[in-house]
This record gives sequence, structure tokens and C-alpha cells, in this order.
Amino acid sequence: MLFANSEVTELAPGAVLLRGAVGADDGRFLAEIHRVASISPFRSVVTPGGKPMSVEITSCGDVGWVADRRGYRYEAIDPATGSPWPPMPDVFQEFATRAAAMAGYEKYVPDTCLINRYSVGSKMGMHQDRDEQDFSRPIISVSLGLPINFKFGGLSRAGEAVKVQLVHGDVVVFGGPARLAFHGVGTLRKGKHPLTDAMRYNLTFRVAL
Ligand code: MD3
Ligand code: FE
Repeated sequence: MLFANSEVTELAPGAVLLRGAVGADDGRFLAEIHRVASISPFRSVVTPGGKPMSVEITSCGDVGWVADRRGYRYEAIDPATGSPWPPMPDVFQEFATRAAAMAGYEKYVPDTCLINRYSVGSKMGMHQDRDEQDFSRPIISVSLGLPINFKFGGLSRAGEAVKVQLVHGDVVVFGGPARLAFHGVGTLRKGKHPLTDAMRYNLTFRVAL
């Protein structure tokens, strides 16, 4: 057994929910998030259309996800610091590799982890993640802190969406037909989590290059 106390369910073809898979690693995950953010701080960014995103972001790994008026892309240097992004913590990489194996993806080695920080009122509209080179590699999402309503749609913006609440410790592997599906999250409600206070964090492990 790779994860104790974890229920495995398929949300949609290719989208595997590992409920509570973070388990007792949660404190270590949060400590690593704070360490990454002490080097590459959380920042607000704008979309290429000039709209500010309500979620604050940072990254670790070989590259980080960058959004500005020029577009979306991965870069090896953090534009906020002028230095390389902090390296991916070993516990992150090992966890992502195990979670991927759980969903049937062998030898998954992410080269980046995007860290989203939600505060009261933050949300993320429906979108696809298509800034990576190889869509045959899954994206793995880890939720920490306050719960949020996650919407998972199809390959077009229209059509029925599956709705699921993601809570502290949940992990989702998005591969195969789910890899290019539209998805988004509802507005973060006021709350107080023992480990994250009024925040929610979401980590997404990716093979970008
Ligand atoms: C389905 N993050 O960072 S996690 C994102 O909760 C993002 O912060 C949301 O969407 C969050 O791009 C949702 C679930 C998720 C992440 C990546 C996916 C679902 C996905 C990529 C492809 C398909
Ligand atoms: Fe996304």
C-alpha cells in the first residue's frame, strides 16, 4: 500500500482522486511551501489580457510558471528575484512519483511545481493547462488548508461539469483524457484551518519541458 487511509475514486476518465493521500505529511508539505516562498515569494500576476489573478503564485523546480502581458510560459529564472527558482523539495518529488504510480503512471518525475495560494475571495475560472510540452504526462494536484469547490468539465468550455469539494490532504492525478479538460475552482470562503489559518494552498506537479 502506497498511501495509508486513502480512498481512490475516478472523478472522470483519467482523473483519479486520492482522498486524503497527503496524510501525516501535511506539516512537512507546508514547511516546504514556506521555505520555497522565503526564496521566491508569492506574487500577484496578470493574465495576458491584463486581468489580475486573484490567486497568488510561486513555483519551485527547474522552471516556474510565469504569467504576464506577454503570455503564459515556463522560465528557469524567477522574474521577481532574477535568480533560479528554488529547487523542488525531495519530499515533493517523491510524493508526486508515488501518487502518479498509484494512478498507473510509472517513472513520473515532475520538473516543476506551481504553488497557488488562495485567500478569501480567490477563485480560478475555467481553463485548460496547455503550457507544457508533453500532454502524455499527468498533472498532480495537492490541496492543503481550507476546502474549495472544484469544477471539472470536458474538452470544450461548454458542457456538463463534475463538481467535487477538495479538502485538506486530497490529491488528484489528471492524465489521459483528463489532461486537457477544462477545470476551475469556486470562490474561497472565509474560514480558519488549524494549519493554514484563512488560506488554501494548491500544489500542481507538472512535467513542463
Ligand atoms: C485538470 N489549479 O494551477 S487543481 C492550476 O485548485 C489549477 O489551484 C486549481 O487549475 C487549484 O492550473 C485546480 C486541479 C487541477 C490542476 C491541473 C489540472 C486540475 C487539472 C490540469 C489538467 C486538468
Ligand atoms: Fe489548471
